[in-house]
Amino acid sequence: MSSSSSKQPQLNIPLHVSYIKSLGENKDDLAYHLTAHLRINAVYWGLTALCIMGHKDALDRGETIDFVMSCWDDEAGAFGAHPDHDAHILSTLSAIQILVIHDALDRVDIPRVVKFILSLHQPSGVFAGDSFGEIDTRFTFCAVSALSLLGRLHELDGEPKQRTVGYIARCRNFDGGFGSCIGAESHAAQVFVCVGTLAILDRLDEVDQETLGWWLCERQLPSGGLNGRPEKLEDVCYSFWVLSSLSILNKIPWIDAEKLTEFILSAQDLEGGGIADRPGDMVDVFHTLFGVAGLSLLGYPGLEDLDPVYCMPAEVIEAKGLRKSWTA
Ligand code: GRG
Ligand code: ZN
Repeated sequence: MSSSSSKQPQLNIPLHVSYIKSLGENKDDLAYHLTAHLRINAVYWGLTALCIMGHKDALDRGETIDFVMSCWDDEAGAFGAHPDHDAHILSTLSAIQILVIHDALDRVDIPRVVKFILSLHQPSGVFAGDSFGEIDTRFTFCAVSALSLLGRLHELDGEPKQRTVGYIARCRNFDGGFGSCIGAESHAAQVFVCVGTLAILDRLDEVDQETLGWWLCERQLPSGGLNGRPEKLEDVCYSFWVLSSLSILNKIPWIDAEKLTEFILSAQDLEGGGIADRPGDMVDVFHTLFGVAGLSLLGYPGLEDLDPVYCMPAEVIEAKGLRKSWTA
């Protein structure tokens, strides 16, 4: 690190760990109830951030697994975001990620979940989020990542896989990026979900790697932070969406790591803990995960490695034999 970065605060791990621990404790807060639709996602974000900071045990394993199982929607055969919520692919992926991290997949009726996921596959090749039918490349990533974590990716072998890859290929834009559906503008988070899906399916040949690499590194602004598309503000969460994609393409050196590190560290709340979207804003667990995730991908000292494809601890993905060779 140069002398300029030595003026920056370090990552305050103990403070961020206590911030994440405190989130489940304030059940009387209005904010707690307003975010019920995101609850299981938030548990995944918090748990993954804790793992990367080396404090997996800060949230009780048994309570966490019980909470996940309380989100099971027995009618649909998958997980909702909160007890009594309808099943959705977003919450189903989060549930599976949490159970995989805690080595508790034996609690799940895997054939039923696989059936739910496959029922969302559309003739066009994209996946819907739930039985209401909204489609988005995000949901394709969730479906493919969940099948892979469940050891059931072979369910897509042959024509269903070609259809999935074909849809994503049709979302590729002139700038090398990808959008939420065919014809939608490139957005860094949608780039992650499309590149991540292609990585899991071993079809990165569908990515124009040089053009996309340029588009991704052009996301860095003078502050050091990254934005999600041209003319937009920098935001800590793009430290993950952009860097994970660059990592999958083996192009992390294409951005200025020192300036991005400084930007992420400057968005910490050094009183209450947590990381915000940008300096001075309110913190939340989503940006706390993606700030820590970005730092991990940059090799920040003292952090565990993150797998850029699954956004889970690298050692968990390695143990399942799912780590791609180019990430090693
Ligand atoms: C396992 C990490 C992981 C994810 C699962 C749900 C999902 C798959 C991915 C979400 C992808 C996505 C579209 C995220 C949205 C990110 C975001 C910051 C959107 C904000 O977009 P705008 O247009 O903000 O409101 P900008 O920054 O463009 O002004
Ligand atoms: Zn953000």
